[in-house]
Amino acid sequence: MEFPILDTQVYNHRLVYLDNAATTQKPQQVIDTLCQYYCTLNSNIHRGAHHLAAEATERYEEVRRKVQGFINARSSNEIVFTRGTTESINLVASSFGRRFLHAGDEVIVSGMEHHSDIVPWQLACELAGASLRVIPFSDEGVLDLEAYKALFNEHTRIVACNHVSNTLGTVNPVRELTEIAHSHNVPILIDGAQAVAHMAVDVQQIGCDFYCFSGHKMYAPMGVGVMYGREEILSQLPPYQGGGEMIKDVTFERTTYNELPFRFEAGTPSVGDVLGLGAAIDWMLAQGLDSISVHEDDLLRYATEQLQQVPGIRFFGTAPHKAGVISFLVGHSHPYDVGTLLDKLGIAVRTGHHCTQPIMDRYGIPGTVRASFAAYTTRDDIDALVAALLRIAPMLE
Ligand code: C6P
Repeated sequence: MEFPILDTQVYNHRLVYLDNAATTQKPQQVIDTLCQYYCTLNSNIHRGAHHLAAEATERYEEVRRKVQGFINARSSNEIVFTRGTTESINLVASSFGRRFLHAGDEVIVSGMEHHSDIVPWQLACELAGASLRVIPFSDEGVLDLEAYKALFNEHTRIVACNHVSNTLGTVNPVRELTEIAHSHNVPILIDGAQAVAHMAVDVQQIGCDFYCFSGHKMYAPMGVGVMYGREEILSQLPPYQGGGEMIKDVTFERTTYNELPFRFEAGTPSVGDVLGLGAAIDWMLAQGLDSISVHEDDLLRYATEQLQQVPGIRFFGTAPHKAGVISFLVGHSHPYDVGTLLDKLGIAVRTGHHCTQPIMDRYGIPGTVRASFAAYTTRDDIDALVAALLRIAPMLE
């Protein structure tokens, strides 16, 4: 089995794993890469003169070049390894904030951001005396671009917006959002956590200044992520964390910093996980990013159609351009009750606010049930979800 965990039985049912927006499962080749790393290669990188250290360093830097190609960055200096999207955004908000945010400045975020793309900006704003402005969205879950344009003024310093909403599934027009920001000479950060596993991403085509994502949502191990930053802007930012590797020279009087991208990688990184990320990229490229997109679009259409059979179902996020996420409620039942009953039938979905409380406030609901897809999701999985919902529906009234 390419994904060993998918053989798991849950309460004597076949596991139907529909929580891929939270984290994807890992193919055997990613698991093998981790195992091989710890069996044959484990050592610290960029430091030791010995064979293992040199080999691990070479393999680590090879993945940096692989990521560069994967998102079509201009240079591998623009690829910084982090622990995940959250750390990537915190890095940018903190470093950009210290360099460019001042009292009275404004940061634009969308109303459908994950808390990881709201709170780091609030922290940066708090330090600087700046404030957040929010792009509203329609009932369908589409950003209001006219309202977005109207938010810009001479105080706007940066925009932050997701590529795909983890709760509504909306694919946002990131290229257009970038063009509008740049027409005001304002840089933009794109949170790509929910995009990279589902479509080909080209940061040069989007034109964005920063693009952040997590390995674990794209078949790679947990504990590794990427912050892409356009070299021109990245080179102007102060370091995020201090420590080993990010320095050139240290005295008690003064420290000078290393070059890009090492300036932003303080301390020992998670080398094995980075190699696992490389294996995950190989796996995705072997499937073909376009075939993954086409497959998941088909699942999304099929699921949206089939779920209509469930009495009292209400969808949240019905934008014309969506990626593999369906959020819903059944009648007046609490999402947690639906999730718990589904779990007893072997079906893993996520319930709650999905770390997007402002979206829940926008709709006046406590949370949703969310089914989310990956390359290995099948129509059988969707059928199992629909059958289970039909079975539990009478218990929910
Ligand atoms: N969303 C979900 O179930 P981390 O935790 O750093 O890997 O990713 C944070 C994050 C940032 N932006 C978006 C759009 C996200 O969806 C997430 C993670 C998971 O929806 C866990 S809350």
